[in-house]
Amino acid sequence: MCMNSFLKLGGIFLLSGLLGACGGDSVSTTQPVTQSPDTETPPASALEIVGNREVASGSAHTLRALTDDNGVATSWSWQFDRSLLSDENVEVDGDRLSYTAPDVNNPTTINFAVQRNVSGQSPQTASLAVVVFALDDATKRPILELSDDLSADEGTDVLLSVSAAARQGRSIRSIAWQQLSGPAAQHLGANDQDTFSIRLPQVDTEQTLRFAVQAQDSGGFSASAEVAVRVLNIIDNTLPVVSAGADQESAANSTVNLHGSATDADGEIVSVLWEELGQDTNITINQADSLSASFMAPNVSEDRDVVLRLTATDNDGASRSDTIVVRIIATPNDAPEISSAYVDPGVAYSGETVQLIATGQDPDGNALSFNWQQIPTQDQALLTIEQDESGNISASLPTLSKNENFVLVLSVSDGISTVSREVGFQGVASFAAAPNPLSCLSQPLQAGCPLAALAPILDPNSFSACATDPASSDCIFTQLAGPAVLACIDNPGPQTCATA
Ligand SMILES: [Ca+2]
Ligand SMILES: [Ca+2]
Ligand SMILES: [Ca+2]
Repeated sequence: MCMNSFLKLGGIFLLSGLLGACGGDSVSTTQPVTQSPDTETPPASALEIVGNREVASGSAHTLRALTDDNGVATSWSWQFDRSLLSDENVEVDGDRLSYTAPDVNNPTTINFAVQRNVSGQSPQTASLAVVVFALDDATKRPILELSDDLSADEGTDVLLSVSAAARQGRSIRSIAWQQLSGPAAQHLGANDQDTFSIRLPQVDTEQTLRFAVQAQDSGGFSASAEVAVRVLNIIDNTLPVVSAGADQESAANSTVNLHGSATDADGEIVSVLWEELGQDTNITINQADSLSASFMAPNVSEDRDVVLRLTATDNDGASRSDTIVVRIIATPNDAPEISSAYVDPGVAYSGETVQLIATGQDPDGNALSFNWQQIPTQDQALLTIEQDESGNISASLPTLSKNENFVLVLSVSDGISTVSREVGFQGVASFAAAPNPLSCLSQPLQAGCPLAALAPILDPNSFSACATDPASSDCIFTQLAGPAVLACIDNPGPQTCATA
């Protein structure tokens, strides 16, 4: 099966690559390169593919072609089993290939091969076999040793720790702790390290808090484990009673009002805080530190739940929380409209800064975000575009060696729908003489004139009357210009043009 699939690679690779590609764990397709100045002749193959040889379903990885001469090449070409990996799961960038492993139930081998083409030399090849395993393969996932279940007094600090070991030469890539159940403990530090520091909540009866830690290795294999912390009731303090109110529904794009309550039977509430739990990071809660708060329901394309938590703390440092679910109901959405989009000035010089100006409106009154991107032609120098979502930003031209037309695309989004428009302007190399403004009236599409950027889409015949006489009533500019301008065009000079 391995041979069959490898034959699909197109037959341009050498047998040495083939032999190495169909083994198991320990097979390397090429020898690691040793860089020794004493070597008389270079190794027969100074090319290898480095990357994980065992990966988990669905995980993302990058393979890199390594050489002993800093990767000098005129071109690279990659091959892989297309029956196992579709093109949309693969991205090739020169000597690198990034891919997302397919979902498999049983170990499945994917063969990768690279050819390096150096001008004047025969091509070199290397290959690598990667085996994809099920995500939960028990023989591959990291081994975790977690601290034992423990008991501690309420209000005290506790340090949980895990020892995570990856197998078969892989390394641990990430660790994540989370609380699974029980009254919320306060995080005293990061939750992505091998230790996790928490402050236990105050309780009114003995409570058990459960925590989980998950570790993922460089092959994408992950393992998790749980630990329980029993919290002992030793402080004589009545806990606050907190309510975040009843769950509610709200239409998208409307204000959601939150009304909570908090009381303390043997003392007083000293602070409250509303927080949004989850991934709606663009929700801003107004007056989050008071019992009555509000937020703007986001523009959503499907109904979505937003979870908010109200926490109240009493004068003895005890906190309690309550959550509320707000279902955001999607409303029919009309796409925004672009009212205007242009670059000012329409002709700019090498190194100059221009303004990218756009206005838009949304039929539903949604807030709009604006995004400008350059669409460069091949080898065209890039503009430096200010990163800002407002409609009016600046962009700086690079140093230009020749006149160039720049094309930008403006995208306007209401959070669901996006509309876009192309806008062009002309960049003029600094040594090029700018055309006289009057000559732009007779030949408006020439380089350096404001309409030059539109030359590809405008009909030159529309301006033919202007070429012979810009003041003629057949020239479209006369409809825009007043009598003083026309007099100036007819007879250019300081006196006629002074009032133009
Ligand atoms: Ca207590
Ligand atoms: Ca109290
Ligand atoms: Ca809209």
